[in-house]
Amino acid sequence: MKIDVISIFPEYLSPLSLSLLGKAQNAGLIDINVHNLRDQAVGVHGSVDDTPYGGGAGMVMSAEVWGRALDPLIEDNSDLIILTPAGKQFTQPVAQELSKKSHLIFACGRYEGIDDRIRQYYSQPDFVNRNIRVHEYSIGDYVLGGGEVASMVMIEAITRLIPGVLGNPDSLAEESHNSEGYLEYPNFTKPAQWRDIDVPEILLSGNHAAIAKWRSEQAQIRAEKNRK
Ligand code: 6GU
Repeated sequence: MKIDVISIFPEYLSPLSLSLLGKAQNAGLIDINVHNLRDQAVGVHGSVDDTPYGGGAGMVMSAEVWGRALDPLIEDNSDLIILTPAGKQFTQPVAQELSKKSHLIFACGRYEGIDDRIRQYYSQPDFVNRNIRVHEYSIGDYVLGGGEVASMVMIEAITRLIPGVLGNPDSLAEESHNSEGYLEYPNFTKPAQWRDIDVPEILLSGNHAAIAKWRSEQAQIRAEKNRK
């Protein structure tokens, strides 16, 4: 999978080369490129934003600048993802869908967002015919300073679903077998007693059917407590 990220703070995205993602890049499973939006800035002051038509607080990122950044990256079969708190909620099923794509382009907005004509322009029939799709995603109901962290959240959730990226594919299988999708049962490791708290005895029993039943009940209890 090819991933492009465009931001005015490319250094903010440096964690993408660490850990699992770094390994996946070295192994050739994913190819991540971060681009500085400011390289496309126009005018003597190199600004990337301007005041909003219609008035109001804050600044809006320029369609001209974003268009110059996106044109060279957009190709057939690419998905343009605009990060905005006003977007659709990013969820595990969305991560599953996007993990099957060949080229994702993340547009990290700052300030009051990106001129809406960027979304409009790349949604036109010419682009749809080339299988280019535009999405707006939010990672949750809170407001961040910009889309950078949100893009990293999405990239981590998406790429770990690509075959070969995760060290232990059994973890993925277990996630999807779980009826709650990804809300897991509580886990324990040695020692069997820690500060007077015992590991549930059933986990020491060796009775795999009973353990599976217990875990499924516990996952349910946890989901009801935390998600209702
Ligand atoms: Cl994608 N962007 C910003 N600025 N804030 C957010 C978000 C995105 N998702 C949740 N909050």
